[in-house]
Amino acid sequence: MSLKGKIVFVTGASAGIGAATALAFADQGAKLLLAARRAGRLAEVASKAKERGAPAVHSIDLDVRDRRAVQNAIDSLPAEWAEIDILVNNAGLSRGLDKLYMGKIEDWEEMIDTNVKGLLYVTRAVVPGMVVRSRGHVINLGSTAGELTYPNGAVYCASKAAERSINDGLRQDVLGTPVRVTSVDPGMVETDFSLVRFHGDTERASKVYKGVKALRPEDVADVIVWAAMRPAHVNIARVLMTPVQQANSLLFHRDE
Ligand code: 8X3
Repeated sequence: MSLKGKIVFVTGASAGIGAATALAFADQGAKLLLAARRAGRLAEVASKAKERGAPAVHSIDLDVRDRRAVQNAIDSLPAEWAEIDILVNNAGLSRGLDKLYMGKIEDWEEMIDTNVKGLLYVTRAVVPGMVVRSRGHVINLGSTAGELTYPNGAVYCASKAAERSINDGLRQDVLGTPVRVTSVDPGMVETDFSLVRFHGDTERASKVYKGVKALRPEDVADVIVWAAMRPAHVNIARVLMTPVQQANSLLFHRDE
């Protein structure tokens, strides 16, 4: 399926997997609707996307945790941007790595509000139009963490287990329409993920990736674009992907 001229909406597009996904869709000639909280970084991604071949880019300053702002952003899209073909629900984060009984409640709320409620708000705002137009594809970002919980990560893992349930539920609820629903579930990817998790502690963040050739954001973007390019009658339900040095969210082989 060609992506040329398709409208692709990517949340959390200012960095990491979201930015790489925007650029990978740009390579295919898609039009990009990019949303993130950090307008400055988003503008840089938008200009790179244009250089890479996106015929048009429209950026939205958006925090997916804000339900009204999400609905308003979708309702007030210029007509030429309103018919979203592909939604990539990428915005998400982890905060903290603590025993559940000692966790910071603010961290929990930020993760649940973004990874679960934000994903729901965007989905609720965008998918009705896809159903009416009889056309669309929702690609959600899951994680190995949603498949196997690891110590000190219960709330992050729960948010990704919720993503998995929402992905599966949405696919059932759009059955009978041509709308497709996919979850791409990566393991370790080298992005700002750990830096955000550890509230900017670079030393602690770099230890996470020590001795492992982690996935690059581009590796995940490849799979997202691949799922979007399958023929219209093919639905990729879920792709679980890890570096070769990772078997699951608990088991790694680290070089000495
Ligand atoms: C990211 C994977 O294992 O760092 O979703 O939580 S992990």
